[in-house]
Amino acid sequence: MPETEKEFFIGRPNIGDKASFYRRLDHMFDQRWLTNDGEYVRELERKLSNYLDVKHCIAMCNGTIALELAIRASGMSGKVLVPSMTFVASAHALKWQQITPVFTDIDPNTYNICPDAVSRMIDSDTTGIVGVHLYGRPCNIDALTEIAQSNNLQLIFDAAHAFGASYKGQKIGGHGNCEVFSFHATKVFNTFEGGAVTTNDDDLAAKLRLMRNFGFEGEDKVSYIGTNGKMAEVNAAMGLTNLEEIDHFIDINRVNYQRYKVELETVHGIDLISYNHNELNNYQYVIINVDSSQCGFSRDELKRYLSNNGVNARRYFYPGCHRMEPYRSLYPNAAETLPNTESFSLRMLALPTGTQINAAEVSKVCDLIRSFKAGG
Ligand code: T4K
Repeated sequence: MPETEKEFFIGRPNIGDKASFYRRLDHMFDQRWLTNDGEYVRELERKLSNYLDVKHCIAMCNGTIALELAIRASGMSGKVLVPSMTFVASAHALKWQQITPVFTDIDPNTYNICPDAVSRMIDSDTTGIVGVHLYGRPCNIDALTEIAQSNNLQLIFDAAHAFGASYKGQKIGGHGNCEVFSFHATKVFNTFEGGAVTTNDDDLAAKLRLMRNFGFEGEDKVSYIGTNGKMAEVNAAMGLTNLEEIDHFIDINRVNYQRYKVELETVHGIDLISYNHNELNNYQYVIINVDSSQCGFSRDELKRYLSNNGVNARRYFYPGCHRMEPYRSLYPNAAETLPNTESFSLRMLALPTGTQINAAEVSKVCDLIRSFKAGG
């Protein structure tokens, strides 16, 4: 890779107008208010509630802590069903709350948690379901809601990838007991680090606000076991700045996605996973499904070739949580119940997108894929 050529990475942050951000920081320093329910956090929560069309938004320091608090506040315990095809934080957040994650297979067509598998795996210790809107494609929310209601289970959604997406015309944010977002630097909308729980449930929102701030209800009154899940003002300032440009970020992703689609359509054995174009999507995850029997090379060979040519593609989420510790030791035979997860984890590859890369550059990435297919 010649030094002068640009490299393409997954996860390059989208960064809004820097001058606006610096103005906000100046104001923050003038106010000498840096954290603890500051004015930027409140403004961001208000604006996000509006944007996501949900009653409450509780901003947090990151998506993982937000998940833990959502899990705890929802009253989950014992065993909770969760897909293995997700970032390991979805499982760790349960385990960290002394809950046993029970890995559930994905639907081979959507790669999201399979409602039939969920139904099959419920037992008397199961208290909840954590659905993950993988790559921003909403889970089968109706089916999961029905299963949760008829089995008296709590239902929350890990919406880390689904900012700005919709399900049946309704923005992701108000489904289940609550939904959980990540605003990590690599997400379509970022606050450097950050996250939020969104819900239409007043009591749950009140509980989450207490839990986020050590359980403090007043200056000296603690009424709940809480932790420190607060978002700082600098993060909220970044969020407010980026929110002003979120439509632009998503537009760029959409154009990049369309370019990938057109360019890769004719490459036999490589399928770009599709989104429902009648719904809102953020197109932050451009995922190809590499069928080695048809293209003549494996996903990992392609990844290596791209990497040698300056394109940093990622295996989101290989090898599946069930093959990572401590879950690997806990469930040595999990692979038997996760055939779709096992198969997909060997085939998927995430390609670069976002504001760091334009459609012409997407074509260069596709040229590389085509040239590898043609023999390198
Ligand atoms: N649930 C789901 C389904 C999730 O995907 C995540 C996080 C969570 C929950 C937990 O939310 P948080 O607690 O993180 O808010 C990255 C992110 O760290 C993680 O937030 C994200 N999911 C996951 C999918 O991706 P890694 O281990 O891949 O990060 P890393 O450091 O390898 O960076 C990824 C790429 O981004 C690299 O190509 C470098 C590039 N990058 C990264 C940063 C931070 C940049 O170019 N600039 C940057 O500032 O986990």
